[in-house]
Order: sequence, then C-alpha cells, then structure tokens
Amino acid sequence: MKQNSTPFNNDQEAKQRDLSLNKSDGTNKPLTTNQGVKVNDDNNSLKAGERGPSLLEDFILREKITHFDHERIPERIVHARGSGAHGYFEVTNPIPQFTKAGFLQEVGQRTPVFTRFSTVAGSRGSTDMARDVRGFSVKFYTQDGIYDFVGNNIPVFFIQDATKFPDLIHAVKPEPHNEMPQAASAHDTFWDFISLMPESAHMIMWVMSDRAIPRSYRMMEGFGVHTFRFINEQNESHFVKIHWKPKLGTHAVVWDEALKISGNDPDFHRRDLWEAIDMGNFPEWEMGVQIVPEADEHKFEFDLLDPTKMIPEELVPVTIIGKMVLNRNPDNFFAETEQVAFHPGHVVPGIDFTNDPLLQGRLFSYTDTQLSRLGSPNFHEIPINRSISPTHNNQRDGHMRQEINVGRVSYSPNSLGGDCPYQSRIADGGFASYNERVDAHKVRGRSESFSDHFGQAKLFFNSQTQTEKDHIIRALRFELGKVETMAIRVRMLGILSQINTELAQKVADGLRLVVPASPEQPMNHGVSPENLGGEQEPKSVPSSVEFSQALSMINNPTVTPTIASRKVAIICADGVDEQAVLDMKMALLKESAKGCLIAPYLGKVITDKGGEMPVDFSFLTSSSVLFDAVYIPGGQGLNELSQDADVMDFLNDAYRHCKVIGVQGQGIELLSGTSFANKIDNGDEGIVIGADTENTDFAANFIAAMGNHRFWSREAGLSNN
Ligand code: HDE
Repeated sequence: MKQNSTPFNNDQEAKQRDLSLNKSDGTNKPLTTNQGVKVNDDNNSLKAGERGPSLLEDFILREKITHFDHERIPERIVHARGSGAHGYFEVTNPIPQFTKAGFLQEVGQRTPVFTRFSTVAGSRGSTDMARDVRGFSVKFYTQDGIYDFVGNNIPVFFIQDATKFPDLIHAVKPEPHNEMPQAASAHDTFWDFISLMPESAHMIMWVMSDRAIPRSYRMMEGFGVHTFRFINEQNESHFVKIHWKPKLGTHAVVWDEALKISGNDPDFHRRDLWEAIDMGNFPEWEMGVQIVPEADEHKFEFDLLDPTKMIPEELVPVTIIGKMVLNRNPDNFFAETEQVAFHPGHVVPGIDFTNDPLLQGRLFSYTDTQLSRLGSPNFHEIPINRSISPTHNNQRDGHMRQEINVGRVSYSPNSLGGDCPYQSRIADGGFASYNERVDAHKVRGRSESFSDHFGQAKLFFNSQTQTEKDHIIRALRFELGKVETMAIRVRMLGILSQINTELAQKVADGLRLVVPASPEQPMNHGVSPENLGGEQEPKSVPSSVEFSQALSMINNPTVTPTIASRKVAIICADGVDEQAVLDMKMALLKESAKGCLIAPYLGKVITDKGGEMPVDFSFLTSSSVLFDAVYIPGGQGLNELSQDADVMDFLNDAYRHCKVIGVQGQGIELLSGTSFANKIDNGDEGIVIGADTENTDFAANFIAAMGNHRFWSREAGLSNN
C-alpha cells in the first residue's frame, strides 16, 4: 500500500452519493416559489381586473420570468457542442514504477469518472456530424483530488504554440461578417490560415481522414496529445503519452452519409451514447500509456514537446493499464454536461507537465474560460465539479459561494487556528512540482527541433489503405472546393505537394488546378525574415517508421469484429414473413445488436401468419443513414415497396454507404428496383442472400458480414468526385 496518502479508496459510487446531496425531484410534491412558498395559481398573473394591467406586486410572476430571463450562460468558446456520461475507471495493470498517482496503484481499484465528448467548432445546437476533431475529456474523482484528462480523438494538433490558438479558432469559426458557415471548416478563412501554417500539415491529414466523422463517440480513440510526465515515489520522471482504445473498435461513417445524418438526426452521436447506456450496452475503453524514460528524451527524430507529433507505436508500444466504463446517463444536461469544467492543469501527485508550449498555454486558459462561462471563481463548488476528497484552504467569498467556512482565520501562517489548514509533506501526499532544471535565456521563439512539418504527415498518409487515401483526397476536394479564393486553393496544393505528390495531384485534378512548382513563401510585408521573430524554416525530416498500422482505422490490429450495439433496419410491410423477422431479431439480440422494423406506415404490420408486429419507424421518420445494416425478410407484400421512392432511396443509400444488405426469400424481388440491381450477382460480399427462408446459416452469415463494418470495394464504381 502507498504510504503517502489516504488508503486506496475503491468506491465507484462515491461521486453519485455526493451528487445526490443536490438532487431535487418534484414528484408528488407541491409547486413552490424559490422561497419555498406554495403556489396556488401557476396559470394566471396578478391583474387589476381580469382584463386589466398586471401588477408589479406579483412576486410569483416576477420571480418566474426573471429566472427564465437568466437561464442561459455563455457557451464554451470551443467544444460548445457535447454529450457526457458517468462511469468508472478500473486499474487492470498498475504501474507504480512509473507513477505514484493514488488512483493507479492496485488491480481492480475503481475511481468514479464523468466523461464529455464534443465537437470543436460548432455552437451548442449544431450537428454532431460535422467534419471536426472530437474532444474526449474525463474527470476522475480520485481520493487525492480531481484529475482531468482533456484530450481529443486525434493524437496531434494544428499548432505548436498556444499564442496561435485564438487565430486558429477565429479562422475555423463562422466568418465574423456573416456568421457562416456553422460547424464547418470548409470555408475561406480556415484554409487561408492553414495554407499559411505549414506546421498544421500533419493534423490536416487526420482531420481530412474519416477520424473526423466517427460512427459513434463509443467508437473513437482518445489521445492526450501532449507529452506529460509520470512521477514515481522516488521522484523519478518518465515522459508519457496517454491513449484510450475503444472496445468496439474505431469506426467512421462516409461523408455523404454524414451530410445526410446531419439532416435526419443532428443529435446522432448524443442519441447513440444515451441509448447505448440506457440499453445497458455500456461503452468501454482501455487506457494505455507510451512511456519514455528521461534519458531517451532526445532519441527521436521529432521533439517530444512538439504537439504536432505523435510517437509511432512501432517505436514505443502502448501498454494497457486500465479501462473506463460509462454506465450512467446524467440526470440533468445543464447541471452536469454543461457545467462540467475540465482543465489539463487539474492533476494529482504522480502526474506532471512538460514544457510543450501548447500545453503551457492551456494551463492558463481553462480556469480563465470558466470564469467567463460559469461566472465565478467558485465554479469548483458546482456539484459536478466538486472533488470527493475534502477541500480546505484560505480562499474565501466570491459570487455564489456555497461553502460556509467556520472560524476567524483565513490566512497562513496563523497562530489563532493552530496554523490550519496545514501543508502536507510530499510523503503525506502534498503535491510538489517536478524539480526540472531550467537554465536558459528568455526568448520569444521556437526550437529548431520543431521545424519538421511534413515527416509525420507523410507517415500518416502512407499508412492509410487505398480506401482511406481516397477519402482524404475527396475530403480535401470538398473542403477546398468550398473555398472561394483561388489563391488559397493553390497555396494549399503547394502544402499538399510537400506531403505527397500523388495526393496533391489528385486533389488538384478534382479542382481542375495545377499543383504549383514550389510552395508559396509566407507574406512578410517587405520585412526580411531575420528582422522578424517567428518560426524556423519548415522542413521535412523522414520518419524512422515508414508505415504504421495503428494509424489506419481499417488496418488497425486492435479491432476484434463485433456488432454489439449496432442497429439494423428490418424492411417490413403487411404480409411480411413473421418467423424470419423474429429469428433475425433474436439473432441480433444475442449479439447485443438491435433490429428495428421500418414500414411505409407507423402502427403495426399484419404478418403472413395474420399476427401483428409493432413498427418502430416509417420511411418518412427514418433513413438508412441512421442504421448500420439493412435486412429484407421474405413475404408477400414487400414487392409493392419497389414502387416507393423513399424505400428505394433507403436501399440505394445503404448500398452507396457500403453497408451490409441481407435479403431472404421473396425479399430479393425488392432489390430489382434499386440502382445496384445489376451488382447483386457480382459476388458483393456485403449483399447476403438467403434464397430460402429455412436457411439456418443466414443470420450467422449476415452478422459475420456486419462485423466487417463496411464493404469498401463498392466505392470503386460509385463516384469520381
Ligand atoms: Fe482546449 N479549450 N485549448 N484543447 N479543449 C477548451 O475550455 C485551449 C487544445 C479540449 O468537454 C476551453 O472549458 C487552448 C488541445 C477539450 O468541457 C478553453 C488551447 C486539446 C475541450 C480551451 C487548446 C484540447 C477543450 C473552452 C491551445 C487536446 C472541451 C471551454 C493552447 C489535447 C472540454 C473550456 C469540455 C476546451 C483552450 C488546445 C482539448 C477555451 C488555449 C491541444 C476536449 O479553455
């Protein structure tokens, strides 16, 4: 057992008990004002005569309206759109040799967590399906205080220095003159900035990949981005990069699907997370670490402090140390998901920072932003932010102070209060910053070791499968195609040509442009570079790893195929084969997946046996982009659906988005009206056909095909854009 703090707490419910102190439930309770006075009439304001003016005296009306008027708080400047859930973190492989962090010490030790996923650029009400980075934040309520992991689903970032962050965000947010476009990077100001910032080249490869359009928050990796430090009991430091690997694998949708999901269900990811937890399909991630000893700090061809670089897993493998399970939806979105305040500077003994200049800037920004968003330095007292380990200090007062500090002493040193609260020795769990030696001139500049902007961008692109490369090319054609200023498009082609000439050429072909012979130099307004501060001349250092399997979602070796929690659309109409539907639903349920009945109408369908089955969605209220696969059972009556344009769109989209389509018995006739009718006999593995309804292997074959997620070979003949 660790000797320096409280014994290990293993209480995953501790935070729920803490939150319950603030919960309020009005069931079977009288309506009251905020002052506790019971209300007799909540429907009429007080007036001078029934048709007369309202009276100022009406304290019930005034209180209700005033509170309403002040309901909104500023949304987050970035990551405004998000969804959260409660759960726990469990240690599976303790690493006390690297960190003394109390919550990472013993196998089976559990710590309550609250996790929030988000998009970056869009407003609170924007679509979940924007092409964007996803935030991945975890608040650990540890026995030694709060530890916040505040990462993304992409392991690198656009910029190297915090001072460029306001510029980056101003460029990507809707343009200031007309507030367009919402939740989209496909516009001039973003690409103008990016085309002038070659350090963003690596990140651009990730953001243009399918990582930026995840199938689900539950199917994304998480990365801490910066190199942090782990500190052990001997006060030794190791560099660490933190990873989260989703148990369901890392999966994405396709761009055309993303656009249609945004129209069909802008809450797609929020709903997916909520429903999965509601149904008991608790999302799970493994936490892994890449550890680099201090002595190896300069061993790599990139700088560990540069947040535009990751450590290829081929150089330093990821060691799994624990898992996170999200098993409880919030009770109240505002109180929990909106008011939760993360901060990369919330660390506990055993975890410390490095000099990554992006991280250093973040350490300032997060408290500052909570002051404007939540309105007071007492935001740590909001229940979702409250530590479950006791807090005592001499900080006092401020807006909305909840704590009632007793006694006359609020300073240190003091003799009147026995010099309490007292400071803790390191051995008793007191936090002491890592004793790093710093001996340098004050300088506003950048290390030469940060000047490789293209080496890892190349590694990323080269590590993708052809399908993934094609998706990156198409994403860039789309994004740059929305840019109106020709010079920006051309400048971006210059950047791309330094990553990969084939990439640049194919993007240029889509835009009908010529790749410039040499990339454009930054504008310095006539001032020679030596008279300006700023970056080093960009360069490209070849990566010592030429191909990294972990960078491709399709090749990713950690994925075990599963269809758990996936949704299947079962096409129905009166006369549908009842047994086939029931068998498929049962087979899916066994794999923790769900079959939903879609019919031309809501209510019920009458089956071939004269029975009734409830319909989940009509073709009007649903779309195949909201499902992972389509199943067409046999039965009379389905044929008529081939005259229905909505049904044909449903099936054509499922095919276009490379999804599994299973069809049994007479159901096959329905496919004759689709755009892919001529492909059915071509051996497309994603079309699973059961000629007769007795085929017992059918459901198993269908489920096995679904485990592949998508059948990319179909894309070859679909579109050349
Ligand atoms: Fe953030 N970021 N960020 N960021 N960030 C915020 O804090 C900031 C960066 C990340 O679910 C803000 O509470 C600066 C990298 C996530 O509540 C703000 C810089 C990474 C979230 C802020 C960065 C992140 C935020 C806005 C460059 C990945 C959502 C609201 C120096 C490692 C947290 C808030 C949540 C939120 C500042 C760059 C992740 C303004 C100055 C790199 C997941 O403080």
